Parts: sequence; structure tokens; C-alpha cells
Amino acid sequence: MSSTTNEKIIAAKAALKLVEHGMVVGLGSGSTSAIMIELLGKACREGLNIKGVASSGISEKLAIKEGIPVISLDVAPKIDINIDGADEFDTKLQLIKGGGGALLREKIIAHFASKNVIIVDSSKKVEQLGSFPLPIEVIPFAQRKIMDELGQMGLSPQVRLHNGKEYRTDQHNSILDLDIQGQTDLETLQSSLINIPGIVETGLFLNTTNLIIMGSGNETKTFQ
Ligand code: ABF
Repeated sequence: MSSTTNEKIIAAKAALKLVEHGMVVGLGSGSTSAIMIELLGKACREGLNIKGVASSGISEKLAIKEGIPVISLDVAPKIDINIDGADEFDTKLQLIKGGGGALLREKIIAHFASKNVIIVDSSKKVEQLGSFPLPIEVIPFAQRKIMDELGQMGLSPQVRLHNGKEYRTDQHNSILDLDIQGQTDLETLQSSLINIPGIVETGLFLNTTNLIIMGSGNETKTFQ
């Protein structure tokens, strides 16, 4: 097993300890969240009584396969804890997410969750966000014009492709990946982007995270 995978498992095991009987749990997306879902599934099979709200079709399928009762966000009375991964984080608990394309539902669940826990391996920690291109979800109808505008803003948008075709999210939208290196005022960047009609959401998660659990070698480090 790679050291990165080991760190993801260690972080997920630490997060599992925060999940209690009766909770509604937000299920993240990506490989670290998949490990989390497998651990939660095992716990459910051993008697843990929780319900999950999934942030992507892939996570929903995995959760059902693992035996976690999955409910939709609409019928969830609350989300007690949301456990998700990230592509990058800094020590201010700011994140870039969306490398896996599920940023919109991930952000919706994060907004409605009482507690947001991010689980990561140590490669995800950065001094300043932006080495990882920032994913944004856009309505395909407006994609070309949005790209022109983002190009003028110096953000070098790239259309995300999958198997040679334009990637589509669970909502049938496109993803553009932006170069935000050197951008330090992320709040302003978020506002500028979200104010462009047709941009549905961005992968900047600036004020949602309560706790980051990072696997580091054979230990965990936490940021809160
Ligand atoms: C999701 O999965 C994301 O928002 C992020 O894009 C990605 C992280 O993937 P991994 O856990 O595979 O590194 O959490």
C-alpha cells in the first residue's frame, strides 16, 4: 500500500470516531471519501445506525453497496456531520475541491451540515491555495462566453475532458479548471466568479470547514 493511501486510511479512521449512533452523515466524494464510506459501511454492518446523504452518484452507489441507508438531502431533517476530502487545504481551513467534479453537491451538503470534517493525506497541505487548478461548474449554454470572460481576467480556463469528450457533472454541467496561482484575495475571487451568470459554483471552500484531519506518516495531525 502506498504511503498516501495509508495516510488517507488513518485520517478516515480518525473521522469515524466522530460518527455517533443516529447521525445523518454527509458522504463526500473522491478516493479518501470512498475509504470513509467503506469504513462507515463496515460500522453499519456491525450495528451502527446512521443515514447518509451522498454528494455524488458514485458515492451514493458505493454507500448503497456498503449497506449504508442513503437518503436525499430533501428528506434529511439535518446533517449532523459531513466528512469529505479536498484537493488542497491551507492552515486557515480554506480548501480547493472539485478535482473529482462533485463540487456543487459537496458545497451544498457542506452548507447545510452542522459540522464539516475534511480528511486528507499530507500531500494536500499547501502554504497558499492555487497549485491545484480551481474547478468551477458552469452551464454549458454559457460556457464559451464565460471562458472568454475568465480569459480576460487572466484565469486561463481549461474545459475539463473525460475520455476525449467534455466532462459532465451529475447535474449535466461542464467543469472549467482555472489557474488561480498568485491570487491572494480568495473572497473577492469567489464573489467575482459567482457573480458571472452561468457559473453555478466554484471549488473554493473558504468558510465551511470546522476540522481538517490529515494523515501524516502513521499519525494524524488536526487543524481547526
Ligand atoms: C472530493 O474528492 C473533492 O472535492 C476533491 O476534488 C477530491 C479529493 O479526492 P481524493 O480524496 O481522491 O484525493 O473530496
